[in-house]
Amino acid sequence: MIETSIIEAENARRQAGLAQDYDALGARLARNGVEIEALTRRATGFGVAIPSWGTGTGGTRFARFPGEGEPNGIMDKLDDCGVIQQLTDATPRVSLHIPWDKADPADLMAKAEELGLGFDAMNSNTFQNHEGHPLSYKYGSLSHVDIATRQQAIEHNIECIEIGEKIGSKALTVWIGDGSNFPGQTSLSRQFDRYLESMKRIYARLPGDWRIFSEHKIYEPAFYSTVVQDWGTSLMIAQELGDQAQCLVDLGHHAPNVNIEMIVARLIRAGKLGGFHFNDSKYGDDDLDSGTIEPFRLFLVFNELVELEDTPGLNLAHMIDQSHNVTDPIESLIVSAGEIQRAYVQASLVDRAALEGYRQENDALMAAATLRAAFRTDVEPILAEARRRAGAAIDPVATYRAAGYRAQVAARRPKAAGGGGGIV
Ligand code: LRH
Ligand code: MN
Ligand code: MN
Repeated sequence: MIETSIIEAENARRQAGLAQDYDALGARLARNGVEIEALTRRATGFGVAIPSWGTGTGGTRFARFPGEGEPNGIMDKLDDCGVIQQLTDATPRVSLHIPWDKADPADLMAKAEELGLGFDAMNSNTFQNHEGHPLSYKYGSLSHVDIATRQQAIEHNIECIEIGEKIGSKALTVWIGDGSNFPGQTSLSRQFDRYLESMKRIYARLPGDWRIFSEHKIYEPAFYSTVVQDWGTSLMIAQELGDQAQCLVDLGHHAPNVNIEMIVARLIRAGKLGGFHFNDSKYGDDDLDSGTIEPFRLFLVFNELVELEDTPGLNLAHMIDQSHNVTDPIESLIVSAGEIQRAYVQASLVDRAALEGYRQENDALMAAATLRAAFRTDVEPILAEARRRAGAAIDPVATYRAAGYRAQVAARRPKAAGGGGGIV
């Protein structure tokens, strides 16, 4: 963790300026009947989970260029997550990926407790082979033609639940790479039947207070067809499995130009929106940092979430899922958590009564202007003040750099190997 005195010293340098900005924004918002303290409370209550795998430098299938002081194993990753939470107060939980993060659950719990972290959804992995598992997922996992391979994948998912139960997780996210690369390679319908049958077996093992999330993705690694390719299939899965099954929306998993905020609204309407993997994208599943390419779209997603936040039973698991190739992953995750929180706060200051009035009048121009007014409001003072009050950093990236955390861990963590492709 970073020494508290460093955070305090960094905050002391910025506190007077922040107070001025916060008061000025408060006065501006008050003129429109918005109470700044209510927004600051919302910012304080907001949390998004860090993906354990996001703390290491990502990579593509061409190469991976690891940075200094890369985490080696889950304990290092948790240390990095602890720092992100310490500086942002916006990332209280970590989402684990098995087998990448396999460790003694008691050790995971002890480490998380030491760092003040909790665990969010578990992620299973049957998109690559596991050491010690005899059967290959080359031709699929939960939808494989071979029953023994399906069984191995089912057991892996059950193991993820068992680990999760011991560390306080309450959800399992299932994303599979199953599909096909050639027309005719597989039966599109029977492959889906096999998948559903496998998921039903996993669902049967789900503890009563858990949820299972199906995560759809249009393509990759299968390039002709994918078993769980879009939200329609994901909704079918969640509806067929039962009440504890919901859909997870990864922002990078759609065809270009798809209206994701509309998918969000539909899934909430069906009682089937479970959570998110936040990231941004330009071309496909790029896993770019949240809010860097299409911040307005992120805002529009949150606009739906805020508009529908009183929907009975709505309980969203907010998680980040990004791959950091050219930045220090800790810095990317700090900034991303802030961008996601920013979209939430901006969406919270939409004048909903005015918006509804414009809708009733069919005044499209003013309805759009109402959204833009919120999106254009610089809410940084609210985010910074929420952090300051929590003992986190007014400027988390500057404070992180001033603390020299990366250099310190680089001195004690063995250098990671470069070269080779891979997503983590
Ligand atoms: C698949 C995905 C899924 C995996 C993660 C590593 O593209 O989004 O969530 O678990 O990446
Ligand atoms: Mn994802
Ligand atoms: Mn993805």
